[in-house]
Amino acid sequence: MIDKQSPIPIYHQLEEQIKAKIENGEYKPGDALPSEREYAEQLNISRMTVRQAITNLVNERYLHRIKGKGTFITEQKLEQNLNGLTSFTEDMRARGMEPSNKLINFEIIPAKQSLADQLHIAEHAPVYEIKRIRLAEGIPMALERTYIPANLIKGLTDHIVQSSLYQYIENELGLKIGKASQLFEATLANEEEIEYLEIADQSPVLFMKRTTQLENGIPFEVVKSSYRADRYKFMLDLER
Ligand code: 16G
Repeated sequence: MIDKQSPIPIYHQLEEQIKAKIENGEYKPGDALPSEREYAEQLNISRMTVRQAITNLVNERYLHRIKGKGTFITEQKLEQNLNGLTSFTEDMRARGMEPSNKLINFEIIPAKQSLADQLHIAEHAPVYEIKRIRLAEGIPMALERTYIPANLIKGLTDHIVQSSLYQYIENELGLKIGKASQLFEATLANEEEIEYLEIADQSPVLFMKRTTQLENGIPFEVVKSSYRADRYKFMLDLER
């Protein structure tokens, strides 16, 4: 398993092997990693080398140490690529995961001034207020509060928002979704997020606010989402 003649340092070879086992599911999140001694004996390498590999993987967040207990496999975060205007349903399906929603609230409310301004509608015009927990494989990933002008996106029902909103807008209403602007902010989960996302007190969440418009430039949603920071990371390609 370890090639001592290789120019690739031994600790690095071991790191790659452990990573591969995490990625192919042989090592599962929460499992204890074999001890330094076991690796050293099995691979006939020094414990120092094993320690180096493990420390690097701890720093890269593949593993974590628990005092007095050992080293464990860390739950891997979903990496979401931000290069493209996609929906939660599409993001999950693209990675082979089954999306679902738990609907907390669905009602029509009069828009307050600031929301009305963002949606380019009159103050007090009717908007859908939709609160959903977004789940992947049954695990809560995000809490989403969506505001949609009722006179623009017609016929929404609680049933529709329990599957995909974007699919309804594009496939049923035949409207084209254009572009969005999105804000990111790190915060601590509030009480509601702690409850619905099933996370501990003081957990960090990634708060995002997306304003999306149709191809004709008319805004159709303001969405405030809180994503579990222990489950999600984001990736963006930057060009210069
Ligand atoms: C994503 C979008 C949200 C959009 C939703 C539609 C972010 C931060 N938010 O969650 O703006 O409303 O997808 O999803 O990415 P759906 O089509 O699955 O209902």
